[in-house]
Amino acid sequence: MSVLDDLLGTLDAGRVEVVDLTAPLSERTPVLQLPPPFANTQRFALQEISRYDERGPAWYWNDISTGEHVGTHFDAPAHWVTGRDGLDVSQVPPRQLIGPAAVIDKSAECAANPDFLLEVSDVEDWQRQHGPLPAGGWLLFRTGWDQRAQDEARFLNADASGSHTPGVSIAMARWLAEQAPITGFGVETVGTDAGAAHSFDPPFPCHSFLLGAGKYGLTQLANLAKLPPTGAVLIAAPLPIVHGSGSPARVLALVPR
Ligand code: 23J
Ligand code: MN
Repeated sequence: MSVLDDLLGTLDAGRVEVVDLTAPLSERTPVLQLPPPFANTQRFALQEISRYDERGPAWYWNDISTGEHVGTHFDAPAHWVTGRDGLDVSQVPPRQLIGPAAVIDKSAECAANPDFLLEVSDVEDWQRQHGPLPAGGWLLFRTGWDQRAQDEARFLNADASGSHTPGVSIAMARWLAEQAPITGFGVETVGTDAGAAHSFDPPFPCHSFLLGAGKYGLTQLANLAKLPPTGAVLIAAPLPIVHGSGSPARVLALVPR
């Protein structure tokens, strides 16, 4: 029996669960809203071509329009100026789209403080309990924010002073890029940076350091509560948009039971 037969048998026996980490994609999917003077992304939308009617009697199909960075999506290095000579989303090696996932849960802290910033010491504490972060894998930051994704106002959590959503500290962003053995960092929020990160120095430090180091981001993940701290395998499937800076992605996790 090949190792893949083993995997299929394990899936059939229900000993590995497939968890969908992807948010539904519709015109209601929340999108990032950058403050002026920055330009903003389009929402996702369907444009009906035909629906079993005179435009196409036996078929239903749509055109779609969307930003690259809408819903559950992948940030490629070329998304940021620090990674401008790095890979676009079509160039990411497929091997790097499958890897081990480590999950750090700060949902209680983020419920108490929506501006919570993950610190290096939090990951050091996590590593003392669970071992080193997985080489070639993903660090996933559980904040509980997926529970707000049905309501854009709650998800973006903005007031007169801007958006209040959790993220990582400047030191943590640098550490993820330069010290951590991971390939990518995934979050439940609308961006890998905190809502207030436009005013950090450098602005949007997670994007700046992580993508500048040739690493990847995953945004607006769902169902991280269903993952163990270690032991899950993540599969990310962004579209190979030629010259694309990112792409909506289907993201799955394989979880042993
Ligand atoms: C552009 C500018 C700032 C941010 C972002 C995009 C994202 O969050 C993104 O989706 O990459 S913070
Ligand atoms: Mn993005």
